[in-house]
Amino acid sequence: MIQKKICLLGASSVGKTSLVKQFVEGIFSEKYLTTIGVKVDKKSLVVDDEEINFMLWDIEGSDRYNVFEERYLRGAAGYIIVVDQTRASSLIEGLDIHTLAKQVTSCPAVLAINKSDLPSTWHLSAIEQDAYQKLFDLQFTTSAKTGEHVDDMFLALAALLLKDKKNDITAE
Ligand SMILES: Nc1nc2c(ncn2[C@@H]2O[C@H](COP(=O)(O)OP(=O)(O)OP(=O)(O)O)[C@@H](O)[C@H]2O)c(=O)[nH]1
Ligand SMILES: [Mg+2]
Repeated sequence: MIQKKICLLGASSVGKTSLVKQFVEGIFSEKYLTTIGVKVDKKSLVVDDEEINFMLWDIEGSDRYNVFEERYLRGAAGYIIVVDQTRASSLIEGLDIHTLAKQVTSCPAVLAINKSDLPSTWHLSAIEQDAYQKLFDLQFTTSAKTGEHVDDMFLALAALLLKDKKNDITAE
């Protein structure tokens, strides 16, 4: 079985823990309990008859005052930058983290624009959409509350990692 470490990164309260909870347990809570340090969860999924075991590293939010710790990315196969569509500053913080992460890893990166069940306070322009498509390997609009696109996002990332693995084999 293939094991892959996936990190969830972003500003605080964007919904990293809630996305993991929705994906792993299928539950959502309105209660906000901030993550201290890191919490690791596991979930295995099957893509194209192959089983892949995700180790989900739910990392504490990093806003400007508490710096993102790159060491959490060690050994990661992919990471998800979570931003909150009700808080524009979370996009700026997410992009800052993405820039720092890119300096220590070249693994695939996903942008999750979360809280899609709430009215959005900011939108990406067509130009920004284009730019982000180049910056990230995958992009999803998610809701940890309704579950919208949550499974889709993790499955797409799993498929991407398996595809990369197959490419590695054919390249050998
Ligand atoms: N409506 C709605 N609320 C959400 C969603 N995702 C998270 N929340 C709420 O937002 C708050 C913060 O969620 P968390 O999942 O704890 O956020 P986090 O990114 O893990 O926060 P830190 O651990 O502090 O970095 C909680 O009150 C959640 O219930 C969502 O998709 N929709
Ligand atoms: Mg959390």
